[in-house]
Amino acid sequence: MGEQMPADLSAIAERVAHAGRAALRTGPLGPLLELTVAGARAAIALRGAQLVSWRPQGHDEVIWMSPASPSRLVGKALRGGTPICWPWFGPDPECRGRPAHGFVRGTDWTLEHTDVTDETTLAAFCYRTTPADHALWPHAASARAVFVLDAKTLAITLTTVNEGQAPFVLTEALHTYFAVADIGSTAVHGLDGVAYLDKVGDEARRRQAGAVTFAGEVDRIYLDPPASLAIVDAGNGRTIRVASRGSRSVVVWNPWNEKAARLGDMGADGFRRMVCVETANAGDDVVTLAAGDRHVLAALYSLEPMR
Ligand code: TA6
Repeated sequence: MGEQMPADLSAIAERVAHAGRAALRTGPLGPLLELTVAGARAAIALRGAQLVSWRPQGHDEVIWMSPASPSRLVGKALRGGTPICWPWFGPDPECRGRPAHGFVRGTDWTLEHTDVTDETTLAAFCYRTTPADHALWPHAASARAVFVLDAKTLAITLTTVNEGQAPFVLTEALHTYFAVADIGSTAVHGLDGVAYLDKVGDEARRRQAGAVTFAGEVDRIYLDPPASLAIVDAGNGRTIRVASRGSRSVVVWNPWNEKAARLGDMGADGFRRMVCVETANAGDDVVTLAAGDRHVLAALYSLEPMR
């Protein structure tokens, strides 16, 4: 157990604890919910319901977290893991100076419940917009993030419900930072021939030829990609499989050295140890939710031997 847990967290800890399978801990990243099953482990920060660690049974860490001091600034996401970009992806779509990637990745979500079966451990978090949020985004909505861990896989499901009386437009992403041995020997397979918006430079539309490799900043929104992609992490002798649902776009990002230095919280050479492959509704892939409608965005992560 980390630092002494404040009383309000102790109440949550008692409510969600499942002996040895789900437990609330405190530490440098703030309150974390640790899930385990059959030798696999995942950890999710209450702040932003942000996944910060995933170790499948018999494997090392698959999620990258910045070695730099974690940002505890309210409203700012920890660098790494899976920040939840919602209810918009990227810069403020209305150019009103609102935060990039929405406003829920740096604030505490409600830990609703955990559940266990013989093979899985589940945790559900919820964010419901408040009147205070309406200055940023004038809609009544909820986002529910459900994490399901089994021995070999981790599933993340993000369900948005329009709880208001008027339709709204949604873009979003599960902005996952995957740990790789070195970005120079990493490639993303499955996007050959897929069109993308190149966010580096003049925002041109291009078409992918072969696997995505990295020799500089890469920041691309791929449109109508296959549902399943493979990150070949040659330095670790592994392939990370990313399967998406409810998504017609995927973002591939590595900041490279200059942008990483500008971000200032990636740690020295941290950019060489990570790649983002983000299950998204981004770019042209915009979701319009009528009153009462819901939309599910989901990702399933697993490891395979090297291709
Ligand atoms: O998903 C890629 C991206 O949109 C990049 O353009 C970069 O801004 C990255 O997200 C990180 O954004 P953040 O706001 O977390 O620094």
